[in-house]
Amino acid sequence: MRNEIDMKQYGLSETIEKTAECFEDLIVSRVISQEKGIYRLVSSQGEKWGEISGRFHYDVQAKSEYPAVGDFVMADWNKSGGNAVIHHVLPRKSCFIRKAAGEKNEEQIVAANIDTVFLCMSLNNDFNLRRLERYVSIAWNSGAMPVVVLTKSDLCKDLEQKLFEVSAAAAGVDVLVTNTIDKNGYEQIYPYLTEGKTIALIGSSGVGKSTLINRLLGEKHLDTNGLRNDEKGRHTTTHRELILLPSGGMVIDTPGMRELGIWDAGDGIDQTFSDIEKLALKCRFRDCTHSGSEPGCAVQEAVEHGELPIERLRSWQKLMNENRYAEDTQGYLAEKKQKFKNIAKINKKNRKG
Ligand SMILES: Nc1nc2c(ncn2[C@@H]2O[C@H](COP(=O)(O)OP(=O)(O)OP(=O)(O)O)[C@@H](O)[C@H]2O)c(=O)[nH]1
Ligand SMILES: [Mg+2]
Ligand SMILES: [Zn+2]
Repeated sequence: MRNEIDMKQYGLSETIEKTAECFEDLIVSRVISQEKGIYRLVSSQGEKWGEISGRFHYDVQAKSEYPAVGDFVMADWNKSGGNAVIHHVLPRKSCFIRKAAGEKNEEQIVAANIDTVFLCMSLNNDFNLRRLERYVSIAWNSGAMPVVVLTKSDLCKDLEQKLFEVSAAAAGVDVLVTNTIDKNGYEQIYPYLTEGKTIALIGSSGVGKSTLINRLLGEKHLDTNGLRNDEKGRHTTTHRELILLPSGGMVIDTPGMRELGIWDAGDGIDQTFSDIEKLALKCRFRDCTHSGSEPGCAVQEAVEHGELPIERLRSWQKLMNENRYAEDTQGYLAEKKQKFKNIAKINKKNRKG
């Protein structure tokens, strides 16, 4: 028999194994990268490309049902050669999801089944607390644990001040300060890398995600862009990829994001802005909008006393509105889909009759 791959190092847990046993003749595999319509899979049998079965395509209701990098899938490993065929995606324990970039109202899974999500932000020109609040909100809602990874500390002159601001914007989240210039500039990351655990690195383009992964690998595996400390230029990483680390654990590299639109972040927003939620309980009116027009607003009072930055309050309101809008449009789309389905059913019946 050929060398079998130990899928435990790829995060295969007993729960997944048990679920997988329900599917006879199919092999549990993990999606390690993805290109248009085709998926790179790893299983106990090795690595192979895989495609979606026709039935799967037919049954899909939402974009997020398709496999994403990090997913465990059940595949026919096709012993006679050729690509594997993916029949099922196993339930996800976590999933970082955003509204796909551009006009379309569609969701996009950035990474699935991740244990920790590294929210990467550089300490020079990419530094933006309002954007960080957005990332943290979506991360808390994903089921994975968020960690803020501040990069390029060598280019930062006011670290103390920035750390203070970050801890206020992302209370309760671990914050790591890193750079890839010094030998021990990223050693704080190692405790998060343990066998079977998956970490996804996300953030704007050019903050140094791939450079960091190359350092952890001890080799240049991923392309990085040497001309990009001015933050201009193109995205260097163009596809998501799950990589096994020599130290144990896995990392998922992702392309830099220009925008991180909310698809579903409700509870995550509450968790990120728990300070405002707490203040709101003290407002005179239960349905207070904290906009400054109601008397006895504890949130506005905190702003006036310098205890709550007005920018943070605006950021919270913006994210809440965006989330509400996302919920409404999703409800509308689901309703529309159902209507079409019903019409299709009636048409079918009429044709038969
Ligand atoms: N000064 C400094 N530059 C760094 C550091 N880490 C990375 N860089 C530089 O930042 C640039 C971008 O790095 P990448 O690793 O390609 O960034 P990325 O986040 O993977 O970018 P995308 O793939 O486009 O999302 C490169 O020129 C790196 O050499 C650091 O700690 N300090
Ligand atoms: Mg990259
Ligand atoms: Zn209020």
